[in-house]
Amino acid sequence: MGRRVLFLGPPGAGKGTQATLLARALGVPHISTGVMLREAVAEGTDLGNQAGVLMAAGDLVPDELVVAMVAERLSRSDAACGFLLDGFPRNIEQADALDNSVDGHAIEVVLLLTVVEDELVRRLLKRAVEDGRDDDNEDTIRRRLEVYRSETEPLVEHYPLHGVPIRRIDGLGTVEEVFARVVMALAHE
Ligand code: B4P
Repeated sequence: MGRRVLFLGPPGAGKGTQATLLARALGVPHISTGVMLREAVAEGTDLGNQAGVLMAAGDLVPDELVVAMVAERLSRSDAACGFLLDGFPRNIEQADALDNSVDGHAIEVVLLLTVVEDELVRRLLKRAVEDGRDDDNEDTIRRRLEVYRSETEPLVEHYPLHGVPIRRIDGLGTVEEVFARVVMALAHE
């Protein structure tokens, strides 16, 4: 079973939710660039100050900042036997940077969560009420979906072309139903 796993999918597809469950089940660290960047913003670090404005607008944070952050995280000992990446790579440049980084960090399998757009917007607006995240308002959500289509979706073709299998998982249904599909998809790896 693959232990270097990448979760791909549009904002609101449930990547963070499923990645948390799967990382626990596999016993590997869950590495979410969204979570790491929000922590940097909350702590007021230089990185956080640069990232915060872009995130609030729904735009991507510059590649060099995110790549350096992930490279440092992957170099820690707990990532030596596997990891679950959530939200990174988010474009082809980041994927190339990961491929060219320290040995042993090549992705073994990509899990693509698919959810129709109306449901994505519904989930994120619900989270806006529950969690008050800065980037969960309707304008920013539309912008994040646009950025996903133009920057991130090309990775769906990129990985199979580079010999990395991609498994499509229907992200509609309860968290438990979706997780059962995730486990099934990985069982074949
Ligand atoms: P992320 O934190 O990655 O945010 P996201 O794409 O919106 O996904 P998230 O994981 O939060 O949501 P999920 O689908 O799990 O990124 C935020 C910002 O950080 C980006 O816009 C960008 O600015 C920056 N950034 C991050 N990584 C970057 C990178 N590599 N390069 C450059 N910039 C980067 O869940 C959404 C909601 O759905 C949740 O409320 C959840 O509870 C709910 N949900 C989950 N499963 C459900 C289900 N089955 N049914 C109903 N609801 C469900």
